[in-house]
Amino acid sequence: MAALKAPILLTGFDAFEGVPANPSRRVAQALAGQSVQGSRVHALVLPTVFELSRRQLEATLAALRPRLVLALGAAPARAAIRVERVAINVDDARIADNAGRQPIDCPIVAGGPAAYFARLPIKAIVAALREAGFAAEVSHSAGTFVCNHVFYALMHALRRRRTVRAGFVHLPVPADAAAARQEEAVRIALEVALGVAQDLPAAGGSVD
Ligand code: PCA
Repeated sequence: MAALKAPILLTGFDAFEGVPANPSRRVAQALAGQSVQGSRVHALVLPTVFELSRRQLEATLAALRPRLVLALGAAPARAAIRVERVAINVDDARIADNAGRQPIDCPIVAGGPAAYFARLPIKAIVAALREAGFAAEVSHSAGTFVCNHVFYALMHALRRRRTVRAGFVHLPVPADAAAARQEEAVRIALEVALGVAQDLPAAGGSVD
């Protein structure tokens, strides 16, 4: 019998101000238990709360020891799926989190690097999503709210575990008809994240 491969950790967030039904939660739970490239998907729904989300993520990373971590969040003002390139070391909240906290200009890790890059073939993921008919793009900022906080904490936690692939994808908040397809999009992202060793040299920059 083939040895079992280390699992995939797929995270989503609960509802927060302006997003009463978070698609990232629904998609993570829908893919839980499925197998992708020989790895079982483990879903974790994080609270949209600074610090607590990070602690829950770190505890699960230590217990699960996944080979791929894909964190998902909702980007309500966006029409495309955004594959994030970079996490930055700052919390600067425009609205309060679900615990009523609103940090302004606080480092996530005091003395930590200004930023981490995703360890995912982001161009290949965008290309595969477009091929499957989704609007998708590379994004150069995951914002400065709880999504970026979790993304930075994730890359920081894995800084010495170089073989673990990890990154973040923002999902639009879809009309009901499009919601089911987001599950397919994230499955594609997981397949490419594990199946593509070398990213595509495709243009993915922006000028704004
Ligand atoms: N989106 C928010 C936090 C939780 C979520 O799904 C963000 O983009 O920071």
